[in-house]
Amino acid sequence: MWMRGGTSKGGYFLKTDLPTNVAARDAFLLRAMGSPDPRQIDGMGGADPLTSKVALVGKSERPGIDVDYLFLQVFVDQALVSDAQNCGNILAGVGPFAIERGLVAAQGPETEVTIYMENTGQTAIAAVQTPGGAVSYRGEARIDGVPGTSAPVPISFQDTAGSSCGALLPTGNPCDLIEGVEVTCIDNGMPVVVMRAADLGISGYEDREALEAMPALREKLEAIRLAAGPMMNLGDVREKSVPKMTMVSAPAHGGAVNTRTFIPHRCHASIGVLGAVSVATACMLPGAPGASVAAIPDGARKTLDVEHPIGKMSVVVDTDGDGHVTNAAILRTARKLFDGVIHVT
Ligand code: NQM
Repeated sequence: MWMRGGTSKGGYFLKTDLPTNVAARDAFLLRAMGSPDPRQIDGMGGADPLTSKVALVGKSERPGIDVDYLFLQVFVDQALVSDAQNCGNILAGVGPFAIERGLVAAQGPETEVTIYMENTGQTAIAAVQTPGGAVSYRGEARIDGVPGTSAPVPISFQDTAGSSCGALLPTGNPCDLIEGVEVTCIDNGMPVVVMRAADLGISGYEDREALEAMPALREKLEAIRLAAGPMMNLGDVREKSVPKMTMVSAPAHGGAVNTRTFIPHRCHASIGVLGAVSVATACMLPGAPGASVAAIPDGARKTLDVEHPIGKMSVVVDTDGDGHVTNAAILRTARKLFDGVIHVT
């Protein structure tokens, strides 16, 4: 099934329909997407990392879990398929897909689907609209980066700290100096390096195209990223799509912080879901570069509007007495686009 999940798009497969051998599975997915090719002309991919994504979904045997979800990033112009990152946008389609495929039975007008995210070993709970026992994609929920409105798919996360790096702050510090730039190396669901935009010589309010047309900026970001990889327990990240690189500046539209994110070589059209959770968390750390530009609301439960090139992502966080994030929630939507047979001959 081809679906939009949040601001991403990709193929959703039943695990049982794909080869269990990883090399055979990846060869199939590269062929299905048309990679490697910057235009992905001979496949289903949309020539952008945000539309070259795959979800593998299966019934879970874990107690209290409905389905297992493995996210795979199919690189556009390289013959690489990576499970080294999670994706909270594609996650938004997993609940609807699981119900459509009969892995989970609809229960009343709204069905909660508990999803084990295999990439990081963590759990998310998605609420899917199921009036009359069938998934409904229609509704009034609006997310920036998607035209029109759709049925809401609220998703909540717990215990996302250290999802891939083993600790919220894998270097042990809220602020490190890499290549002469103050950074926060953080993982609250997605490994991200957070830096002040001004320290990279940009305002932080440029659009995606303008930033992608700055070779010196891209080189600097990659140098920082390659140095950050081992510091974040991610090893050599030359062929990995993590850590993400987020440059922050003061909010321009009443939000908590403004962002521009490289994922890692293309600039994100907006920002990833778990990426936004990690960035919001970084901006709440005393002494972190993000904290010096962010406007953080008061209260134990806070809504942090993370501004990005085409709007904002609202992250609702619960914090404990020490200000640590204990729970995060975001609103996404999803849409079934196509259900059929893919030919890879
Ligand atoms: O951070 C893109 C996206 C993502 C990841 C990326 C995501 C997340 O927007 O949870 O959703 O950072 O490569 O789909």
